[in-house]
Amino acid sequence: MKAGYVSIVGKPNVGKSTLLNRLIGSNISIITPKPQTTRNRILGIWTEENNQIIFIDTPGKFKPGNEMESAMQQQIKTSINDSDAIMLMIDHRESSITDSFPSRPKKPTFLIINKIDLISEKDLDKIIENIDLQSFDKVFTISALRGDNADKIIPSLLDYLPEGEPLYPEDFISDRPERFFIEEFVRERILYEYSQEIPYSVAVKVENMENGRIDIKIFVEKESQKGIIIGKGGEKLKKVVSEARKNIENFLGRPVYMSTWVAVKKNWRKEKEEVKRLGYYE
Ligand SMILES: Nc1nc2c(ncn2[C@@H]2O[C@H](COP(=O)(O)OP(=O)(O)O)[C@@H](O)[C@H]2O)c(=O)[nH]1
Ligand SMILES: [Mg+2]
Repeated sequence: MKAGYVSIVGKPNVGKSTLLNRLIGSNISIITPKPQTTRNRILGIWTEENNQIIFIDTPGKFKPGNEMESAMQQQIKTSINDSDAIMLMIDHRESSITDSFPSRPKKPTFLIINKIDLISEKDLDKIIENIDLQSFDKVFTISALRGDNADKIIPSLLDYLPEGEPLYPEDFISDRPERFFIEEFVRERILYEYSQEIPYSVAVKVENMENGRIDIKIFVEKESQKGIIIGKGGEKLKKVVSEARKNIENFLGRPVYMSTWVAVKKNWRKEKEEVKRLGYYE
């Protein structure tokens, strides 16, 4: 019996959440083409024949510019500290691994080179030639999107994890409550629907949940952003909510009724207390 924590770390947009969802076989971590989609560490639990791996999806590594981004970077550190092994993920187009990970953690570390569906085998060989393979316990070249080689990761990880009893019941896929996923599914649609700073200025909170009714509050940083979120005649927000609702109902396996408010919380990303209140410091 093996049981342990494994962090997935790397720069924004390399495909960390896509890999987590594939390994778990469920869409628990939101994915968009935009960087900094993931704000929290998210556990994805894999259990089979009494072996358990608790994957930790993390925000991308970058230089923080406000309190919320500092909280995100703090979560990467905590995740690495809590882990028994690390998966460092890079996009094959990244020029240097040390940029995304200046000092290698003193724990079993796998290098995961992702998005191989986008290059030829010949070009991939060239990339591998330039990597110092000695500094990793294992190297995998995968496509998290298409699935190539992703199934080889778990059996190999088990070799590096400690003996132990499962830490969560076998039917658990995450440690987060339903409301967390509801908030994330709404934020996912916001990331798709709006551009520039808008989606980054947003925080989503479930205020109340009962009898299939979900009250959601969308916080923005400025008065002017409120109108943009709502859109002419409320059309834009309506679209966001109706698309998010499909994903939420699919995830929960039951119909829901959603009502949404947009409120201003001035410059919340700069205020540590607000960032905490909204759940981004753990
Ligand atoms: N072509 C290709 N795109 C991928 C792959 N993995 C992830 N992506 C895309 O890269 C973008 C960022 O993915 P995401 O999982 O959110 O990255 P994260 O920020 O590292 O969590 C999304 O548009 C994904 O669909 C892959 O293996 N191949
Ligand atoms: Mg992510």
